[in-house]
Amino acid sequence: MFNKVLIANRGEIALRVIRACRELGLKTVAVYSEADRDALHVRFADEDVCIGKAPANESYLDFKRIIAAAEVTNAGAIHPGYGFLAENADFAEVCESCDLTFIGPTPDSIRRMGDKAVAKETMRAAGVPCIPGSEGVVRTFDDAAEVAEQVGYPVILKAVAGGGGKGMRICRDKAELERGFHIASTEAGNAFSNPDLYLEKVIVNPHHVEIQLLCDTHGNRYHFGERDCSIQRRHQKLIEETPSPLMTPDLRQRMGEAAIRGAANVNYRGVGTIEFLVDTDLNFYFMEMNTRIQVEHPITEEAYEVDLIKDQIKVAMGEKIYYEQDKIVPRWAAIECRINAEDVAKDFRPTPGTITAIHTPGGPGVRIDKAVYAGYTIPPYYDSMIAKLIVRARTRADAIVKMRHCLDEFVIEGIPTTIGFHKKVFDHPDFASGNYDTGFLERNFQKPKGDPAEKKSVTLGRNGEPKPGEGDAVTTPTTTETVTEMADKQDQ
Ligand code: MV4
Repeated sequence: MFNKVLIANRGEIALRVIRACRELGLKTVAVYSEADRDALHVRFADEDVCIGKAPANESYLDFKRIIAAAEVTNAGAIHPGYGFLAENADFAEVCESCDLTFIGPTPDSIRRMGDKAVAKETMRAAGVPCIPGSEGVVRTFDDAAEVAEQVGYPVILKAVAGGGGKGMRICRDKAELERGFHIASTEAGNAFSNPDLYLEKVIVNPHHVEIQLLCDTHGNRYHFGERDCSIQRRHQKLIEETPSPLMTPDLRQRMGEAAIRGAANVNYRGVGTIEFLVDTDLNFYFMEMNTRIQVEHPITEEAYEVDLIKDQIKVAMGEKIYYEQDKIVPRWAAIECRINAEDVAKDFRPTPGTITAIHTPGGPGVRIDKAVYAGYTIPPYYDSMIAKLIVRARTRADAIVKMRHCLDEFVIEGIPTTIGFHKKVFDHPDFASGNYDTGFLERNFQKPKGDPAEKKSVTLGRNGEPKPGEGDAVTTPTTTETVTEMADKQDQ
């Protein structure tokens, strides 16, 4: 068993994990890059080790340096947070072989869920509803065309090594599929060193609804309801809420039970999330599984009055986790705004720099997870999320009112942030009414697209990233199109 945890991460999640360790009586080790000497996680931890240069490849992503830091400090476990190495099966395996507890699922679970076609077939075998499409990989255009004929156009090609919206391509008819197949597989090969694709029918105007899971190593498995993450911009979540405005107790139970079936089938352990698309008729379909703690976990913690990180660590310590599923019910409506250091007017370009002053909102039901402070200089090497503002109230309407006032009270000087953008979203009647889907931001907040060159791309998201990831290095997505909009145009 371990009594010291190395946190292989930075920023707010590193602080969040350090706090959980404290409460569990565990010692903590921070690792940091040369760009993070003044970071709070370094000051908060019991011990700290500089593991290399600013670029993540030379620090937070370098197995050898992190393992060495664990060995010199005699840490017994590694918490990966989100992003970076959190879903790297090889890293989890190396930890195990070095007698370090990886605080997460088994390497086998991570690997299976990392291949999106394998993940989908695994879920289908477990009886989890999946989007109609190919069984596993489509090897040739002819295979793809046959499946497309069966499920009906429009269809979407996805890279098995992609995820999070990277390397997707919509095809509205057979001609588009022929061209799309070759382009998508070439792009996937270049971006992920794996050209394999799978094919699905397009779900139009879906909600992104994900189920939070917690499984111990004694066969206990629980779900903590849903998070609606439909407010996204270029596959970056901006606002998350629970309960989802579309949810009913019956649908929550069916989705929760499906998610648990999927987790049980792979003997999953720890915290995890199953992402579903929910269509306009409230049918739900498996999309991906995230084998990590997620950025947006606090809304579940606030609504359900639980501590997911402490539970995650307890699972890694081999403890039994006792809940009664029937009593895991949302007691609050909770909403999170991700506050990013970005210039909304300049296409959300990251704006690293020095925070000269900061005032955070407060009062009952207000939680802020952050690792920045007045005088802190945001380094340009990592992601641009600098704070999460989470509120809870007894009703969704009250939570929206509270969030709106918190956004007014939140002052960050020295750098542009997305706070002002959040205010506009909260002022939108369709957000207030809960009448939104994954196309909401593009429909209401995207400048009309004028550049015809821009219109040529039908790839969702950016190719070429090492790993889909929250907390990863800065990403620059390439298009602003929703699947809905993409399906409306096919003239490249
Ligand atoms: C889809 C889809 C519609 N139909 N698959 C985007 C991220 C990646 N995880 C999968 N994504 C989608 N897959 C089918 N068959 C629509 C999306 C999608 C989306 C999903 C969740 C949240 C925001 C989104 C924005 C655009 C497209």
